[in-house]
Amino acid sequence: MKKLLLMSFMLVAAVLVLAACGSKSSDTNNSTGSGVEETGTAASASIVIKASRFEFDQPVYKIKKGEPTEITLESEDGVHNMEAPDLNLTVNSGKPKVVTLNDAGEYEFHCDIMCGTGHSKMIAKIIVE
Ligand SMILES: [Cu+2]
Repeated sequence: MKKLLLMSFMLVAAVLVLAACGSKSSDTNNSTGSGVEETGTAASASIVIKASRFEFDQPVYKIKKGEPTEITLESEDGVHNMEAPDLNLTVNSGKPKVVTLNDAGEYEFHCDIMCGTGHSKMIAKIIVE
């Protein structure tokens, strides 16, 4: 069991390193699809997602369709992030991202960092409308 934990921790670390490297080339890489578009331009809206053990501060966060929106993730304790697989979007704490979501809908997201026993309960939603 300890070995498994260590392995999953190393996997998370590797993913973080990859994500850090990948974000540099995101300006020229438009192959992410699924409506997420990261731009270097200033956002005209913003949301803050506060993560703590073991919940996000709101069950639902709303984003306007087509509006460049800065998403900030704040960790109030420990290490958390948010990952919305259907949006191909991950936001790490301390690294706000500007996204433009063009497809209306509800997108579930979760904490993707193994932060403790309640980790699997860290689920919330982004509604694009
Ligand atoms: Cu977690």
